[in-house]
Amino acid sequence: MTYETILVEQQGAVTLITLNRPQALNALNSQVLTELTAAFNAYDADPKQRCAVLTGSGEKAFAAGADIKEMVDKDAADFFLQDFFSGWQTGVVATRKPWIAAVAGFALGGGCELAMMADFIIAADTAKFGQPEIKLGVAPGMGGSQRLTRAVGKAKAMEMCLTGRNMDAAEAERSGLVSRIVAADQLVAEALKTAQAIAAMPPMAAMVNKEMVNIAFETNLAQGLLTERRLFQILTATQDKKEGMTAFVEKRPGVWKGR
Ligand code: CO8
Repeated sequence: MTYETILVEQQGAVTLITLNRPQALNALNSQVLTELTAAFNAYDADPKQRCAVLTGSGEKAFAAGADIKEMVDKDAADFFLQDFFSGWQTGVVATRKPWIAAVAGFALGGGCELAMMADFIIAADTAKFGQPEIKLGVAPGMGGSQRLTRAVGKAKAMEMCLTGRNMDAAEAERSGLVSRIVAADQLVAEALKTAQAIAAMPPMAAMVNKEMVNIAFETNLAQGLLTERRLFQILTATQDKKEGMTAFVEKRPGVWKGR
C-alpha cells in the first residue's frame, strides 16, 4: 500500500511509522486511521518485524488531536452511524506485537489518546500531553478519559479533562504516563534502540508479556493472576523456552525460533 499521511520504514526487525501531516501538526483524520491500520496490520503479519515505533514528523507535534476540520460539519447522527473513532480500537489497539510511542511536542486530544494506545511512551523533554476537548464543547472520544485516568489517577486526569490544561514531560514522567524522558534530538534514536532491544527477545514471549501487562488494566487481580499463570504455562511449551533456558545454562546467547 502507498501511504500519503504516514511514512513507514523498516530498520532490521523494527518498523518505524511516522505521522506525516506536519502542516496540520499531524492531526488524525480518517485517512491517517486507514493508513495506520494498514501499517500496523502489515507489521503484525510480518514475522521478520518484532517491534514498532510510532512518532510524529516535525518538532512541534506528535499529533495535535483528531482533525477538527474533518469533524466541524458532522452532526451527532454522522458520528453515531459511522461509529466514529471505533476504528482505533480494531485497527491500532488490536496490534498483538509490541510498539512504542515516541512523543515530542504536542500530544493533545486524540494525539494523547493515540500515544496511550502504545505499550509505553518515551517522551522528549519537549512533550506536552493534554485532553483539551472540553474547550471544543466535547470530551475525549478515543479512550482519553479511561486510559489517562488509569495511567495518572483520577485527580490529575479529572483536572486535565475539566480544565484542558497540558502536562509537560517532567510531570508526565512523575505521574507514570511515560516510561522516561530523553533529549528531543535523541528521541527517535532512543526509541529505536529500545525497540531493537525488544526485537532481540523471543517474539512469542514478547507478545505474551504485552498481553499480560495489558490484562492488568482490564480485569480484577484474581482473574489477572490466573491468566498470567496460564499464559506462562503456555509459553513453557515453546521451543524458545527450551532454547532460552538451555542457552542460559550453557552460558551463550539464545537463538530464537519464534515458536
Ligand atoms: N485538527 C486540525 N487541524 C489542526 C489541529 C487539529 N486538531 N491542530 C492544529 N491544526 C492545524 C491548524 O489549524 C493550523 O493549520 P492552518 O495553518 O491551516 O490554520 C496548523 O495545524 C498549525 O496550528 P496552529 O497555527 O494552531 O499552531 P500553534 O502553534 O499556534 O498552536 C496548538 C498549536 C496549541 C496545538 C493548536 O494548534 C491547537 O490548539 N490545536 C488543537 C488542539 C486540540 O484541541 N486537540 C483536540 C482535538 S479534538 C480530539 O482530538 C478528540 C475529539 C473527540 C470528539 C468526540 C466526538 C464524538
